[in-house]
Amino acid sequence: MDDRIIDVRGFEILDSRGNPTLAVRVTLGDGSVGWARVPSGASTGAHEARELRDGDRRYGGRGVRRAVAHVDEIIGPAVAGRAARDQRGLDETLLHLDGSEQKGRLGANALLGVSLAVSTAAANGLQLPLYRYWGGSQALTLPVPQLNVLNGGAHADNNVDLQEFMLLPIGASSFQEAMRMASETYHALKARLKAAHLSTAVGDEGGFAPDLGSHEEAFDLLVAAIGDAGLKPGQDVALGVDAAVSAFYRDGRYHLRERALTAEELVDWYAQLADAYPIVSLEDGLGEDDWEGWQMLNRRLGDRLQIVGDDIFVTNPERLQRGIRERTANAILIKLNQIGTVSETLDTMAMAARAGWRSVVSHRSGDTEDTAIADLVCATNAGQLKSGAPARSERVAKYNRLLLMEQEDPGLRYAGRDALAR
Ligand code: 2PG
Ligand code: MG
Repeated sequence: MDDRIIDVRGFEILDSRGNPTLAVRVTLGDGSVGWARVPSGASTGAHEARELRDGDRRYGGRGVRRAVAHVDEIIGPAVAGRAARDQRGLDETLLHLDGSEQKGRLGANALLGVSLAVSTAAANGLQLPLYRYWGGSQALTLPVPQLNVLNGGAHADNNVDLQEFMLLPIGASSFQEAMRMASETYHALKARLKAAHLSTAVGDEGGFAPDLGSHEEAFDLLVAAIGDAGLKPGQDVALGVDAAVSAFYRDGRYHLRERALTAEELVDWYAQLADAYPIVSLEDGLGEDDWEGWQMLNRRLGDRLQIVGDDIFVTNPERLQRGIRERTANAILIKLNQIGTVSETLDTMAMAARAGWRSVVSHRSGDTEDTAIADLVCATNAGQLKSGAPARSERVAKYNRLLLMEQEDPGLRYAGRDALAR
């Protein structure tokens, strides 16, 4: 039970897009070992913690050897001897060591790798699953998955602007049923695309990425696929969208492929979509610095939709605090690597819960076989996990972790509809 950190090592591995990323191994005095693998985004927010890349000739500049060296030579020696179970003290040491505003000096990838691997080592030392280590006896809730089955935006090369079209199996009675519904709908969607001679090639998160005539066509296809699977759109399986429009914002307008819209016009369009389709959740409907636009969006649609802030809040407690004060949204997307440590992530989630906001725990578009976010969502009872399509192993690894947790641990319950109730 000696939980003192005796060894910390960084390694360069690959993520799901074939880009380098960081793995960290932490060894404790009692021989316990913990691993973490760090994910990486494509549609990254300007206000996120900064991952450190080598910028040299290897891997088009995306190597992480400098981050590895920071883990081995700076962070490791500085945290050696610390108690792994003192996560907060550990994370404070990491912040202090880095010292920069956006964690770019040592690299948010280096900091998160160590922070997370210390958690997994401590959990292993206590012979607890990670969700029990973080959440104790109060970790009770299996999340509604948000499964991205149709990809666009920065995650695909098709003509669809909105980045993610997601299935939310809110009507399922268990996580296993939720995944069955999602997988059957995914395959029904594939069959429909095939029959219409549309591409069934997939985007970065495993969802199909066909060229389509309009966004409405995407929603029509999803609703039809849910029906093909023998399920009721809106009751069994509802829809979610990550519009991810930060990238389209220029000079006061959102430049979609065919149209240049003001925030107000874009919100009008979302309202029409919400009238026509069983959409329950809208993420990044407006840009990362359009605070006023977000206020209007939340005022207009916040009582009927979950309005989720990703790029605007970047899992950052200060930005979330402003959001709560200004009623910018009613939910926040949670990504560990946007903020860089486990403790700050938990603080942000606790702040959201105190304000009556929902947290949606999320993968990144470049991800790995790491499953810590499945444990995080369960430990915090957040109730929603976004991890891509029910296909491609780096996505399915998280869902599989939850499928096994449900079958092994009778203390866990599927969140279902309640996950979105306010
Ligand atoms: C998002 C994420 C994950 P990325 O925008 O929510 O789906 O994408 O990791 O590219 O930022
Ligand atoms: Mg997003």
